[in-house]
Amino acid sequence: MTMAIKPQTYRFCFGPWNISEGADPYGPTTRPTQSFDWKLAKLKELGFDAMMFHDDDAVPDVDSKSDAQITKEAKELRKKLKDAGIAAEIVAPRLWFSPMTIDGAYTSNDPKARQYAIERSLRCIDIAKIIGSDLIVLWLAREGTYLRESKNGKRSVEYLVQAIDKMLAHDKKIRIAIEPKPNEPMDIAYIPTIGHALALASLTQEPKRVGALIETAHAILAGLDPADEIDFAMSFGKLWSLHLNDQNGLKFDQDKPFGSNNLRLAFNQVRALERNGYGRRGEFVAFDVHPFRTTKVEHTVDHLVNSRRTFLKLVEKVRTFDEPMAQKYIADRNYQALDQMVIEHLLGQ
Ligand code: GLO
Ligand code: MG
Repeated sequence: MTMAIKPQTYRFCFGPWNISEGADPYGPTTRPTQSFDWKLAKLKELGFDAMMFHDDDAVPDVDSKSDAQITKEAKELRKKLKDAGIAAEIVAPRLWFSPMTIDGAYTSNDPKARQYAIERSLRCIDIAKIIGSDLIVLWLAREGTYLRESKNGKRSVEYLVQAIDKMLAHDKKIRIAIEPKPNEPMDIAYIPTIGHALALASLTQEPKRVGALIETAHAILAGLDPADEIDFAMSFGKLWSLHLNDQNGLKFDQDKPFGSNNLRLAFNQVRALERNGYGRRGEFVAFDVHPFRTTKVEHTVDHLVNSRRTFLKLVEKVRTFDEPMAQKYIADRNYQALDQMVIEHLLGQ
């Protein structure tokens, strides 16, 4: 007799930056800024389970504060989260804003900038510990170039490994999840895919504590199928967090609602998560999505609600997919029929 496996139930989160104001490179904001407390209350009201943080979402203006002040404010946040019954999923050092990191953070050509980046990352770890997260996300935003001759690629890999090793040594419990992205803000980034992230992990002192975060839009920008990236990372037991969203082809990072552009790709991502048991080790499903610029203030959280709704509907679609029939078509190499079966399943027929 086979034991019935309880279907996975998912836990969801988003970050304060996901309730954004509509600015783009060509125009100003279109909605007012909501306070952190408003966002936290909304997150709870909408039934999400956790919040993602940048270090300066947790402690604003972190660079200008003393260690004692950072500790005090992080503890205040811990209390706020505890009172709300909301977990802190990840903390990510925001290494792309400072005047110190114009030419990169860990891979800057300026040793002072590299030092700044490492010190800020260690502070980020301290904040994460206080607010109750053991997962540091590295989105390596400025670790790349506008022209390749300006940096040495091999040295850049060494710098990245050194920086990660310093973080691992700073705290023996934290884990690091690298969030790859192939371009934007840089012309070309050094760690564009999950394969690169995991290869980088293998060069560190403790590869076991270095894993990955996949974002749908970033995989699409790399010309890859996000579902394949999920399967790849999970084959190594390395998918520790996830940013679901969507992207209309190779343009700027759009962070559209999950499934907005590529319903079938979204279906396949959920299939990959289901077959690999994502969430069984406590991983969260995060939506790294933004409202459209046109969104009115009264609809400012709808992209989050809708992304979760689409996700849950796709979980149902995955669980009701006629697998024996699919296997029959596969055995017969009748991919034409398989294709139509998927389309009609998604159409609800
Ligand atoms: C931008 C990234 C960004 C990160 C976040 C956490 O392209 O997706 O939203 O996920 O800063 O590091
Ligand atoms: Mg992201």
